[in-house]
Amino acid sequence: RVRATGHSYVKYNKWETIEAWTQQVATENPALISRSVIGTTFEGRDIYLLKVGKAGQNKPAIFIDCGFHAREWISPAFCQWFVREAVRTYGSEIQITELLNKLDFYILPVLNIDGYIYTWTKSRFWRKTRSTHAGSSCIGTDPNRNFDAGWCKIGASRNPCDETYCGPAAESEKETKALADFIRNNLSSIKAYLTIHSYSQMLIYPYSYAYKLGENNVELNTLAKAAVKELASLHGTKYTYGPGATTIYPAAGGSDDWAYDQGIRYSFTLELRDTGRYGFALPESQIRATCEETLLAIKYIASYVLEH
Ligand code: ING
Ligand code: ZN
Repeated sequence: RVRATGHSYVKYNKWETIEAWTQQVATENPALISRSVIGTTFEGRDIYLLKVGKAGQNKPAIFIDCGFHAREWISPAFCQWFVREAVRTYGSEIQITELLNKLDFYILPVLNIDGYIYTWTKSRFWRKTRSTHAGSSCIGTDPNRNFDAGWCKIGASRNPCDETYCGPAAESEKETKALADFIRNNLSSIKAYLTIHSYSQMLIYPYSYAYKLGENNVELNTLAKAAVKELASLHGTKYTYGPGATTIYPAAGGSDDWAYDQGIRYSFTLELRDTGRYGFALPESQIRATCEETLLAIKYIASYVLEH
């Protein structure tokens, strides 16, 4: 049997450990998990996707990705936690059992794998991908400025040396193209899109690329309010919520706005702990509490989506 050597749900795991874990968790839970590869990164690594749910016909799905931004280590930690809690509590916890019986969760554990590895080996606070650009010695594109949603119009840079470089074109990055292709190909089943970032303790919904609101913004606001209340019920962690442009900052090319404009009516960015004390360097001692509270919010949203 393949072992995910050194893997721990309460530590930050390096990529090779996460990669081995994706195989192990799928192999050990064949009735609930299957693993696929949706593309490869700039440096040629496989981008894995775990489908988590009880087998069934024409199930609706919820898509959750982690690890867009390389330095936001709590994000991949959450995706791993989510999968573990799903398999650990299926059949004993009513809400999870119901969710996995009726829905599939697509879990993308790390999107920006090249960047994630770079934060482990070279530069802890790297954000972007690791792609090169003709005519510049600067590296990387911001994957969350690279989607075709008001692409590069606001809160993004055309300069490859900047942290929010939008890339030479929308979906120029192999990683964002792979994600966008998967979602386009599965639009009939995907009912909600959730993308996990850090930090600032916020639950954000469209739009970020313009000062406008989505068609169901009242519903999204009500849902966000209830989800952050649920999150706070465990450890008292306070989240703010609202449309991206006015809640965090205006920024074009984000995946949540893009997914929403594809017709996915429940589209959220979660910004996990903390509010800046540790920032991206959130201590491992906070992984458990952060993941537990985040799971409550996600289960709440998933149950809501299932009913609507
Ligand atoms: N925050 C997000 C970012 O990409 C965001 C905020 C959300 C922007 C949705 C655009 C759309 O800047 C972090 N921490 O990455
Ligand atoms: Zn981020």
